[in-house]
Amino acid sequence: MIHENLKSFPNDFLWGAASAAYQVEGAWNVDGKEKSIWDTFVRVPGKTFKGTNGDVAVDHYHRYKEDVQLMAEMGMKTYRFSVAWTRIFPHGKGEVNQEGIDFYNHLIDELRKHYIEPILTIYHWDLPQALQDAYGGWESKQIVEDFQNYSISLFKAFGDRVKYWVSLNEQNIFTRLGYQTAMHPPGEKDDKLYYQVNHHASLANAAAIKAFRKYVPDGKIGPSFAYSPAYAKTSKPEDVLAADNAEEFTSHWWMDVYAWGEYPQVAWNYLTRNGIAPRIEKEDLELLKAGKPDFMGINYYQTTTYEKNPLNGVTLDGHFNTTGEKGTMEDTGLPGVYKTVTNDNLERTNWDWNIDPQGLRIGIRRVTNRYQLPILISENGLGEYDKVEDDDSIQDDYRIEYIRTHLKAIQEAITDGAEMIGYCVWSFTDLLSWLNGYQKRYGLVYVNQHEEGEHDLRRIRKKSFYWYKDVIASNGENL
Ligand code: BGP
Repeated sequence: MIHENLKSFPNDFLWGAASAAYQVEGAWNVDGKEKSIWDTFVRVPGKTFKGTNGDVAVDHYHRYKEDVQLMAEMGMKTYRFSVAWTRIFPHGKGEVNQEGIDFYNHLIDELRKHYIEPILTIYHWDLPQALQDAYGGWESKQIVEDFQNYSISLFKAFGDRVKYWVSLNEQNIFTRLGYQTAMHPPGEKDDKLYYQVNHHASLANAAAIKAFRKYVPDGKIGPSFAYSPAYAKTSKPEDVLAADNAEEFTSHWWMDVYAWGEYPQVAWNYLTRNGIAPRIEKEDLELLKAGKPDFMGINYYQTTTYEKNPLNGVTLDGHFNTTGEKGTMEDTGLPGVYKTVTNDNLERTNWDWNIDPQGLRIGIRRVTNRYQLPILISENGLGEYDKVEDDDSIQDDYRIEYIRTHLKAIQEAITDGAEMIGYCVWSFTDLLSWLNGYQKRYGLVYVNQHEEGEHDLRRIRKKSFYWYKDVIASNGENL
């Protein structure tokens, strides 16, 4: 529907930005920190763009005060960051490393000093290598206990000052890329294992949430899910069915489990008939039901459009654009289930990601209707090339336009009746884009860090920094 007037953003709306430990911190081997699976993976030739890694990243570990100062200047209400498990437990479990706790204590205190609400992500993909070596990490049910213990350590250390928590970041992405396409660590391609790993991760998520109730009774916790709402290419029933399949296999498979502790039936039956359904024990379902979130965190970047895929059709092996050469992304699919297809109605970025603000409104409405949970947009942003002009400015009008239109879509969804907690731009500073190096930039603050050569890591406010500052100051009136 077209609203004549839009509702205002709530007064306590959390205007913010986000990051993740591996992508910003650097200091990969200092103060007791040991290797995560990403520290290992980036050293395998050919895995990341031009061999980039997060050894230094944007050195947030040493420059966090300067970064928080910039957040305060922008008037940010919240900052979402993740904790590196290997700083707290260098080997995944055992003795707590006090230096790791100290770093996050300092960061949290610095944020609170400036009235910036911390949103702490427990897990943003950097599993301790020691756990991968010991029992295959997410491949073993042992991870549930270890993840719960790690989470409890964080609740005890930070729960007095951190009230918003994200359990797992994008379970659907780290498992798919880790176990179906081999683009992320541990680089496996095994469908049966993929579903088993997911089951363990869902159990770990529920176990952490269950414990959270005891340790941080006045806090709120939820997962961050990478939601890409499915569109049908045409009104042909077979394409509509393909989109329906996609929604179930790429979204409900996780969100139903988070919200209800139940797997969706169509996908479950398909996996059973194909011999790849996860092994589930009776007490698992009880645990899943006992770990319900307070909100659904949604990371939204784009919608995906689908059409019918024949039984001998495309697989998930299609080329993924990590170079920024527009037009190099290939379609992917599950034979007999769905196939992705270019949506000619949408503009794309240089990395071939669709730009679709209305898709965000559609996604928020779908999640609201299905789960009746408040929503935190825990990530949304534009990865693009940025250019530093001779006068040291960055005129990123394209990023402003991207964020502006997506915020408008949120306001439309609020007017539709959705309950929205806040919005985190991905990202605050430029950072390492996992597979795409440093040239794919997301920040409101530019960081002089590149693929090659020495760089001074200095921070420069982009045009979008000043624009977002004004949006926050007006509580979204000046969009
Ligand atoms: C999400 C991740 C982020 C971030 C973002 C942008 O999936 O949670 O960590 O990287 O996507 O993706 P990319 O860096 O691949 O462009």
